[in-house]
Amino acid sequence: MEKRGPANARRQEKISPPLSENDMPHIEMYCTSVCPYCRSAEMLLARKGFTEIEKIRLDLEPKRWEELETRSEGRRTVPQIFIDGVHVGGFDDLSELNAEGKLDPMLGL
Ligand SMILES: N[C@@H](CCC(=O)N[C@@H](CS)C(=O)NCC(=O)O)C(=O)O
Repeated sequence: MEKRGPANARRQEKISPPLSENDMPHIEMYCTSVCPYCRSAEMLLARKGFTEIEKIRLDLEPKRWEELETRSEGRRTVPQIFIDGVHVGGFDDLSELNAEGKLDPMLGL
């Protein structure tokens, strides 16, 4: 028979439900079609389990360079990555955050 009461409740708390779509961070990446650094950033994020990335293709929507410059304080290279609206920077910045152990918390890992 299943035990009821606080001890059982505590055990149940330890079981984490799978992340729902709403718990997933919103990752945006300003990129262009031919961009090795964009590809590297995508691969790093994929290794962490994140393949749902909103890609803003600046080669297809050049008007959005202005938006990017405003959001990134003037950056002019791609990729530029945002996690839940927070500007992370380019691939180098993403890798550095990862090496410092600061990327996982931003991704909710
Ligand atoms: N350090 C940057 C380098 C990014 C970079 O050089 N990206 C290229 C495309 S793959 C670019 O934007 N080149 C245009 C330029 O340098 O003006 C990063 O890691 O993101």
